[in-house]
Amino acid sequence: MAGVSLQDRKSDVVDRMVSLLDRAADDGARFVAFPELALTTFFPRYWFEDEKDVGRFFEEAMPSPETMPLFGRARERSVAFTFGYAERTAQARFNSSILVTPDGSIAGRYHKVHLPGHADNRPHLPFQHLEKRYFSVSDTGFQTWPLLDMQVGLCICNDRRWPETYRVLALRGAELVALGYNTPTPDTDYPAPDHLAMFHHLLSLQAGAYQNGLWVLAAAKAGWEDGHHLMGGSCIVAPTGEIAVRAIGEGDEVLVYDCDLNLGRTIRDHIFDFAAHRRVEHYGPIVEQTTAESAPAPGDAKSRPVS
Ligand code: ING
Repeated sequence: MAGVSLQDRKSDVVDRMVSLLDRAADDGARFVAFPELALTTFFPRYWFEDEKDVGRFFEEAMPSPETMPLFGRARERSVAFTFGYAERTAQARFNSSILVTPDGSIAGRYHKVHLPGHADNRPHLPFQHLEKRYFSVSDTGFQTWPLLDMQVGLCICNDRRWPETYRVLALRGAELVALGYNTPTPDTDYPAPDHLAMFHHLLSLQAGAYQNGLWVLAAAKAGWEDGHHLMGGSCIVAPTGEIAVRAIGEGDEVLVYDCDLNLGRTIRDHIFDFAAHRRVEHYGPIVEQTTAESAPAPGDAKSRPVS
């Protein structure tokens, strides 16, 4: 999807999503993945002092009045779908996504685990990344649900960069993972050469797909939002790690691919046969440590000279 500006109405965005879903269904799609925070601009780029200024970006009910047309059209076309939105529950605010069955019921709900950026105000930056201010960390973690004839897992944006995401979903039986993302460029935290943004995005998806025998659907909200750029690169990655189809532009665009779920089973029956090859007795640090053991302190015989 192309960008959404601060003044865009959610109902207008939903109209765009309905038209994209129609085009996908016309091309034979049975499951449609939309981006993270699909209904609004990527508002974590802004510091809002008061809750009343940021509340408008959140949904309490889902389907909400504005999203009913999407649920209705999907039911008419008998198409399942997923999209991301900012969710306010009685307990907290989450960066969420849902999984909707072809008859319009909500089969699954995911709350984003990896929240990048910062919670403090950094007005000196050209744009901020305040997901840690506006959202709580997931209370449910990574889950999978039966949908159509497959087991589907959800994750969101920054989750795609962490190998734990795909492995936990694969251990929970996922055959296909759908994710949306809003990735600002340039990344103010890490001034890397431009070409690395797309390289790291694709590398993360392709590695996660191959190492777990998963189909991975990644849907960007891309292009410009009030002068701020979000990268494109939507794609469908096969369990072999190959990119089956990818977006060309940064506008509203439909990618469709006939995903053969047996391809994932082949990868998981051979190269990544978890039962035959995984050795969990040696993986302890992955869940016991948040950070790496400290490197030798400067001055230790082992510490390397600063070049
Ligand atoms: N966005 C970004 C992402 O993980 C980011 C944050 C940007 C991380 C650039 C690293 C580099 O794609 C969200 N919304 O998580």
